[in-house]
Amino acid sequence: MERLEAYLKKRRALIDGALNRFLPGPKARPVTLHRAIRYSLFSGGKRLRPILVIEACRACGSRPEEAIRAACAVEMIHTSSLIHDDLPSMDNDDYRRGRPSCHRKFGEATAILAGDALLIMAFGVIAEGGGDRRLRRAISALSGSIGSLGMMGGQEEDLRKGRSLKKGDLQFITEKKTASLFEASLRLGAISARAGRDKEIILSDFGRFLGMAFQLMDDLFDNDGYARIIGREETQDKALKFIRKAKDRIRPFRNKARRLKEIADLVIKKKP
Ligand code: GRG
Repeated sequence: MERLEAYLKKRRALIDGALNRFLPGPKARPVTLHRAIRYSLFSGGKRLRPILVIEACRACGSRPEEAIRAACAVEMIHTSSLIHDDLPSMDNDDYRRGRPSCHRKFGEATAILAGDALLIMAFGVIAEGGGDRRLRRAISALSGSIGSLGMMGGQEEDLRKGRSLKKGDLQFITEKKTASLFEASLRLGAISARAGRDKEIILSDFGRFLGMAFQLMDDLFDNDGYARIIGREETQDKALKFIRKAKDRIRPFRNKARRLKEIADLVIKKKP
């Protein structure tokens, strides 16, 4: 079997090629806005979420091409959230992936528009792929996961993190801000493959557990969130438990979920 790193590289190339095709060209008017969008989208992201969309689709027996629109939509939403997260009124970060953040490079107003444009473009990319019932299910899953009851709700509560946070608050923030887009990614993969509800539910659970572990590891890395409240050791233990739960959940898929299991292991290998 192809090594995981080589496989991920191949998938990233597939996703980057498709993103490039779905976006307006860099010379499309207004040029500054399109440059800002491309600057943020092509800046070395790991493409973890779109790879998960594709792998969920494959685990359900379908080809990557079936899931490519959903995969690109998820990455557009992820990028949109990062652009907005870096804004002065949110996390106020000057750098993202080692480069000036979108608002530092293009100004705050253009960064807001770039984030908004990517968010709305994501739904357009899915809608243009057609699919009737599948389309409705995909749009409903995505909008639910990122709206006020999902990622945006988590971000709103995270804005108050200067106040004393309780464990329950952290659980809410992590589930909404990070795990919900992971969950939606896996769900979209299943929907793209026309899988039945049982598979969709199993994969969604896997995505949620994986997303929790991912954020816990991120907290460990940044010495923030869980790491600050419950300590580093307990945070790492918690992440490990979520990965075990995630891998357990997809056992019925057997060998078809091989890559998903490898990706789950990779998430907790990130060095704190
Ligand atoms: C506009 C969609 C939208 C949302 C607005 C700002 C906001 C609400 C939400 C921010 C949510 C957020 C930043 C969650 C953090 C998730 C996280 C740990 C991101 C890092 O993911 P990686 O490591 O990033 O996969 P790369 O750089 O690899 O793409």
